[in-house]
Amino acid sequence: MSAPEIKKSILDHLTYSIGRPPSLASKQDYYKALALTVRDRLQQHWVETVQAYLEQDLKVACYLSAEFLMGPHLGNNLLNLGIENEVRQAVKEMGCELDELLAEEEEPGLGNGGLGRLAACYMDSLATLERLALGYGIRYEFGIFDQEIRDGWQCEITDKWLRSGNPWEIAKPEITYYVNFGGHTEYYRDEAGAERIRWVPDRAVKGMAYDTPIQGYRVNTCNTLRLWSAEACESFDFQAFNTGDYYGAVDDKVISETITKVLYPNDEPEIGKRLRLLQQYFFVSCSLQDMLRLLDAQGQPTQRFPEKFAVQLNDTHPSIGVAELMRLLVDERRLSWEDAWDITVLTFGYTNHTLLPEALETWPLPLFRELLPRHLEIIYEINARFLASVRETHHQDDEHVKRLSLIDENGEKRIRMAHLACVGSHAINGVAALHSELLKRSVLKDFYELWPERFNNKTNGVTPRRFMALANPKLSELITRTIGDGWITHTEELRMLEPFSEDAAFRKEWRLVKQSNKQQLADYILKQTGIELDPSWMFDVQVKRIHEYKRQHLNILHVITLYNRLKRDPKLAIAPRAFIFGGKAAPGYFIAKRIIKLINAVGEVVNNDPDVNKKLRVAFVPNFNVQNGQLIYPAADLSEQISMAGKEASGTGNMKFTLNGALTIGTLDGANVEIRDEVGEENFFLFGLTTEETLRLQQQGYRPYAYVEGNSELAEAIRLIASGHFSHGDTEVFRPLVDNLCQSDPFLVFADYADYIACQDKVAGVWKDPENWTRMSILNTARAGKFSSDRAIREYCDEIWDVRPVPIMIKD
Ligand code: 26R
Repeated sequence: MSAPEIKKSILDHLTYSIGRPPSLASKQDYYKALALTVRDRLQQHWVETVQAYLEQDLKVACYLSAEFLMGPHLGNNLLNLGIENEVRQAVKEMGCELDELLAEEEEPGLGNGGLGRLAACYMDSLATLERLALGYGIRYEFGIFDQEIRDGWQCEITDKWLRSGNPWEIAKPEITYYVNFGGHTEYYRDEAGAERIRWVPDRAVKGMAYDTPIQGYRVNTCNTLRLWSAEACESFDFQAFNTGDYYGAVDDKVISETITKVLYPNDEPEIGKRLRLLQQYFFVSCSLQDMLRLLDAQGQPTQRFPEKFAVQLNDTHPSIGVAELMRLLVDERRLSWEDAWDITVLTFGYTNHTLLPEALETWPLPLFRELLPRHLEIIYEINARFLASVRETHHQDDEHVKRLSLIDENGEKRIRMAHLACVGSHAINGVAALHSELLKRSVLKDFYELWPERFNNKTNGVTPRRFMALANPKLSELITRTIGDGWITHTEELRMLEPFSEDAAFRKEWRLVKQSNKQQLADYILKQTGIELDPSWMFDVQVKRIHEYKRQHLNILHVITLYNRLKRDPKLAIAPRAFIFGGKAAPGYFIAKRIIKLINAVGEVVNNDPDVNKKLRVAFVPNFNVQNGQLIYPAADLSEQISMAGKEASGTGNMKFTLNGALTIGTLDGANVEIRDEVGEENFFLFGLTTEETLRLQQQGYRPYAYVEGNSELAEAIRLIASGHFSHGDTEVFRPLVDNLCQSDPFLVFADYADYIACQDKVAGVWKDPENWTRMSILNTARAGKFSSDRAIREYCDEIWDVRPVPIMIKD
C-alpha cells in the first residue's frame, strides 16, 4: 500500500461512495473516504479469515457481551495494518492533516466502563494472536451518554454516534433471526406421537447483523464483531391498517425497534428493568441461532456444537443463553434433555466481574414468566435436576439447597442469573487473583464447594496496541529505539528496559516524553475547561466511573487537606500538583453526582485562590471516554487506584497507567495486588486496610465519626465542606454526602483517610527527587508486561476455550 495508491482510493471513494467532488468535500467526507479506503484493506483479510473458518474444521471463540466499548477505529486500524505513514503522506498531498481526520470519528461508546472496554481489548488480542473469534453484542443506536459539566454538575446528552453514518460496519440484511417474546407454552404430540412442549409466543422481533472487522496487529487475521439491531418483523400490521387504525399499525414497529435503542448507563442494577431483559434475550438468541446456522452451513451435526464454539458469558448479562441453548436444542432440534445439557455445559464459560452483592443480577419471576414463559419452565427443570443431584450426591441440608437454588425465594421470587451461569458453565472465573479468591469465599462459595474444578482465575489485561503504541507514540518510539519493537506483541520484553533505569541519559529522554505528553493533555484540558495546568507539576490522576466504592471522595479529601495546610501556612513548601479527575456517574446515582459536583466545587475555590493556586489545581475532564483516555493515561505521573479493598474486581485503568509509566497509589484491591507484585513494593505506594481488615472492622461495628474526632485534619476538611465553603455558602448541597460519610460511610473512606494522607505525603517526598521518580517510572513500565490482554487471551484460549492459533494465508 503506497501513498499514491491510498490517495487514489480516497479520491475514488469521495466520488463513488460519497458523491462529492474533492473541491466540495468536508473534513467529515475525507474522513469517511479514508475510512472506506482502510476498510477495503481489511476486507481482503476478513474474507480470507471467514474462508479459513468455513474450509477447515476449526473452533471459534464466541464472546457474548452486552457491551463493547471499542473506541475510535481509524487510528487503531492504521496501526494494526502498519500504513500510518503512507496514509499521513497521502492525505497531506490532498491538503488534509491525518490528525484532523482522526478527530472526525465519533467513538462507538457501546459500553459503560471496564467490562465493555475489556471486551474490546480481548477482541484486539484474539485477532492479533490469530485466534478465530466472533464478538456478539448489541448495536445500540445510542451508546453511553455524553457528559457535559454545567455549573459543576453532570448533564447527560444523548450519544448520537450514528448521526453521520458508520463507515466501519457492514449491514448484513441476509443475516437475520426471529426472536420471540411473551405468549404461553402448550403440550402437543409430534409426528411420532411423542408428547412435547411448544412455545406459542405473542410477539416477534427481527434481529439483523451489523458486522465490523477486527484486524489483528500485523497479521492477516481479521475477526468479526457482530452486533444485532432490532427491527419489526413487518413494517405494518396490515390487520390494524385495514381496520383503519393507521397509527396503531406502526405501533408494533415502534415497540420492537426500541429494543436496541439505548445502552443502560448503569453499572448498578436497576431492579427489574423489563427492556434490559428484552435486550439481553434478544442479542443472546440471535447469537446462538447464528452459531447453529454456521454449524449447519458446515454440514456438522448438532452434537459437535461444543467442539466448534466456545461461548464466554461476559458477566451474567448474557446468561439467559444457558436456557436459550437448551430451548433451541430440546424444543427445536429435539435432542434429549441429557444430550442438550451436556452440550450446553461444555459450551459455556462464565466470567464474573463484580463482588458487589447489589450488582448481582436477578429478575422478578412474574416479569420472566410474562416475557419468556418457556425459558422459565426450562430454568425450573434445570433447577429441579440440579437441586435433586445436590441432595443426592452431596447430602446437603435444606438451607444449603435454598442458597444454591436458581430461584431466590426470600421475599418476591427472583431468578438468580449468576446461579444459572454457574450451573450452565464448565468454567467459572474471576478477573484478578484476589477477586477469584473472594468469589470462592463469598458470593459463589456454595458453588465452589460443589465444583471446585470449575473455578479459575483470569487476571484482566489491556491491549498494548491501543493503550501504548497508539496512545503514546513518543514513549513507544523511545522504547522501540532502545529494545526493538517486539514488546508490542510480547510485552514481557519490556523487561529489557530495566537496566536503562540506571542510565541518566535514558531517564532524561523518558522525562521529556512524559513532559510532552503532559503538555498535550494540559492543552486539551485548557480547551475543554479553561483550566490552566503546568506540565512541570505532578499530574495526579483518577479517571474511572464515579462510584462510592472507588472513593473519588477520598481523593478530594486529600485535596482539601492540602488546601487547608496551605491556607494555614501559605509559605509551606509542597510539591505542586495538578489533580485531574474524569468519569461518568450513572444518571440516577444521586451520591455519585454529588461527588462530581464536590470535585468541581473544590476546584473552583482552589483554582481561583492566589494563596494556593500556584501549588494546587483541580481539573475535571468532561466526558471521559476511550478517545480522551488515550491522552490521559500517557500524561499521568500518579495513578489513583484507591477503591475499598475487596470491592474492585480487577480494574483495568490501573494497568493502562502502569504500562505508561505512572506510579500507583493504591489499596490491596483487584489487580493492584498483582501490579504491586510485579513492579515491586518499593515502586508502588500502598496504603489502606486489607480486605480482611475491612471485614473485621465492619463486623465489630464501624463508627465513622470516631475517625473524625480522632483526626483534626479530617475534621477540618469535613467541617469546611459542610459549612458551604466550597458552595458559595450553600450548606445543603453537600449535606447528603457529609451525612452519609459521618453516619454510615459504607466504603470506609474515613477509616482509610489517615493512612492515605500519610502515603500521599510519601509520594510528595519521592517526587522531590526526579531522578528517582523516573527510575521508578521506568521500572513500572518495564515490569507491566503481565497486564497485556494477549497474556489474558492466551490463558482463556489454552485453559478454557481450547482455541488454537490459525495463521491466515492471503492468496493473490
Ligand atoms: C446488573 C447490571 C446493571 C450491572 C451490574 C454491574 C451492569 C454492570 C455492572 C458492572 C460490572 C459488571 C463491571 O463493569 N465490572 C468491572 O469489570 C471490569 C472488567 O473485568 C473490572 O476491571 C472492574 O473492576 C469491574 O468493576
